Amino acid sequence: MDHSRLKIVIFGAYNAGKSSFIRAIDPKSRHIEANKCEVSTTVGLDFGRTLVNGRKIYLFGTPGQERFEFVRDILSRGMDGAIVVADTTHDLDGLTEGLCASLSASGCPYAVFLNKCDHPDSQPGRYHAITCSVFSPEISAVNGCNTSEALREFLDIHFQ
Ligand SMILES: Nc1nc2c(ncn2[C@@H]2O[C@H](COP(=O)(O)OP(=O)(O)O)[C@@H](O)[C@H]2O)c(=O)[nH]1
Ligand SMILES: [Mg+2]
Repeated sequence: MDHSRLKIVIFGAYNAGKSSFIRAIDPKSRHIEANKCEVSTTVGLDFGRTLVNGRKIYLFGTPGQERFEFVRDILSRGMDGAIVVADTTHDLDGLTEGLCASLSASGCPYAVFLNKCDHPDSQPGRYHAITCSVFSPEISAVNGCNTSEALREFLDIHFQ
């Protein structure tokens, strides 16, 4: 497999910190809001790039709302790996649990990034059910704490 370029898709519930994570990795990342005129629906997508150990890494942020499953499906095509961003100030939600179950079943390399660890209400243990068997570093996407290191380690585990 060609590991010189990797497509990594970022999943997670609405508000988990997906856009913030991509921005922390790539300050020049693009956020795209696609509006549908008849209904007040907005699909938020993010795209960022970075270089890790000489490899081009392309990050695709997906919308977190349940109803945009078709958008997640389209963005997932051809992905090499996935990162599920989890908000440790909230309990495990059904969407995050379902995402992990389908990633696990698909065999796609994935990790759960435990976000908002700077926050006083952060309790990473809430996610134990989905983190016990996968790489699950604690990060803070807003202050950038451990974001690049966690991404690098995830890539080292699966794409050496
Ligand atoms: N305290 C804290 N807040 C965060 C962190 N990451 C994201 N947020 C906040 O959580 C909210 C949602 O973040 P965003 O990146 O838009 O989430 P998305 O919907 O998953 O793309 C924003 O108000 C962010 O400032 C973090 O690491 N720590
Ligand atoms: Mg977002």
